[in-house]
Amino acid sequence: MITKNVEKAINEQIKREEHSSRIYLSMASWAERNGYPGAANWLYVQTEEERIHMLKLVHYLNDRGGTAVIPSLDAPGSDFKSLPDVFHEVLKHEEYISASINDLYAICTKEKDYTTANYLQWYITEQIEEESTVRSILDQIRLAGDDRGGLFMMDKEFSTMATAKRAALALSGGANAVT
Ligand code: OFO
Repeated sequence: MITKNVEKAINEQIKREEHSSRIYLSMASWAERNGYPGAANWLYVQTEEERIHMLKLVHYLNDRGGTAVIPSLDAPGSDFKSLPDVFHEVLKHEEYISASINDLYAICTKEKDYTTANYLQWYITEQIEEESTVRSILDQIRLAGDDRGGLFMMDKEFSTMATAKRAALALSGGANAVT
């Protein structure tokens, strides 16, 4: 049985993961409207991934005898200055999520809930990968430069990355992996 403090902290993380999904959906829609179909594609896949992160926690909490609360959410921002601006925001957001997972892990160890702490290892590893991917995207955007031509080439690269990301998601079972 899960403690009330761990249940509350997981529910807060459920909300953050769902909010992440909505933030990336808004960014994907912006990229689609502003001539970056490849980046839009990558962000749409990221939206699905975050939703899976949320669903995994919903199932985990319910399975452990807690109650997953489906939260209401504030609308995400929808106006971005540029493609580099979008990805700076993505990195800032992922760093925030990493910190929140570390805080959740600390609550679990304080409550001696080593089962949940162990479950959270998957999220900790995932965050290392996500931060590193976004940092390398930002490096590539920097190399592409500010001009439209460079960003257009970079956008083609996004399509390739999105295809690989979607294939990895399907291989891991996607939404089916969490039921
Ligand atoms: Fe990328 O945030 Fe979920 O875990």
